[in-house]
Amino acid sequence: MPPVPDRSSPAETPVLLDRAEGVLTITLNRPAALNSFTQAMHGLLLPALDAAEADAQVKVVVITGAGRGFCAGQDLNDPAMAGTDGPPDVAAVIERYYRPLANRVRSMPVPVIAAVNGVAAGAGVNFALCCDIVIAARSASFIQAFSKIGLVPDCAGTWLLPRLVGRARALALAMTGDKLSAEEAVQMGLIWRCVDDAALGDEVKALAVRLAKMPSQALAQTRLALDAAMTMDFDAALVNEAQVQGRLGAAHDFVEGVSAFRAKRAPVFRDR
Ligand code: T3D
Repeated sequence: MPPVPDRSSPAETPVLLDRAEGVLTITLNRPAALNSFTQAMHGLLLPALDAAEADAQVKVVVITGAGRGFCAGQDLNDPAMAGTDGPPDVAAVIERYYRPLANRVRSMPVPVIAAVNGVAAGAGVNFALCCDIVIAARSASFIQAFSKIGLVPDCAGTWLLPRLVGRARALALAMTGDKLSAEEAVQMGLIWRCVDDAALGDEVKALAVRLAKMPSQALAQTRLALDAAMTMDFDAALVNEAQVQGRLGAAHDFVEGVSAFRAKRAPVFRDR
């Protein structure tokens, strides 16, 4: 299969990594094609997340895009999409790339922040929505573009959308493929907040550094417990809370958090 034209300068790699103060920033870097996913990008993105999982120094992951877009979903010029002698094997692409990517983000041992700097479309939106906290620039937009090319929302869109905004809005967003502004996305509960474009970097950095100092394991378990409770009845959720608290209560970070509170000092968390 021939390589996908990169659309970024030859010197550029489709995924950039930067680590500072316990925060790994992953930048999707094909700005000329709005950072749409290629096989080359997938080939760097998942391993970067795997490496972050294994690296105890990484306390928070931030995902953002280079240039004016966040991510326009699958690169529609990618040979994997175009097929060769017949229709493309879309299911194989989903199984190979998007299912592992969505599962990877949702199972990270640390918080994952999406810093949506511009338009997010197709799998690009749902990749962002897989993250724990989504902050967007005010000029960013969200487009469930799938229906326009004869597909359904993927990268966990069918699971996420109704849970985030309810069935009526999820269906309308997915069926129309209409563009949603960042402010509308906040009002709808699709994302956490939007900020002025010029403030996005500073806001995300401040949040990421703050979360990096918090108890990573408890934050990751919070995600798991909330998601698990979505399919539990009331008492089952209470039982699960007791079990999770039981594990966390026996761990270092709880002891440290309580000790630091009593001693009126800053805690130093380490569990992951
Ligand atoms: O097998 C499988 O792969 C299945 C997996 C599916 C998962 C999916 O994500 S399906 C959905 C794929 N994404 C889309 O359908 C979105 C397509 N893009 C757009 O609708 C528009 O580009 C946007 C609404 C996102 C932004 O519009 P606008 O006017 O701001 O920018 P533009 O001029 O359309 O795009 C700028 C450039 O990026 C342009 O290239 P050019 O003309 O300057 O050379 C455009 O072709 C390119 N680009 C944007 N999106 C994609 C893309 N190139 C390849 N693939 C893209 N998805």
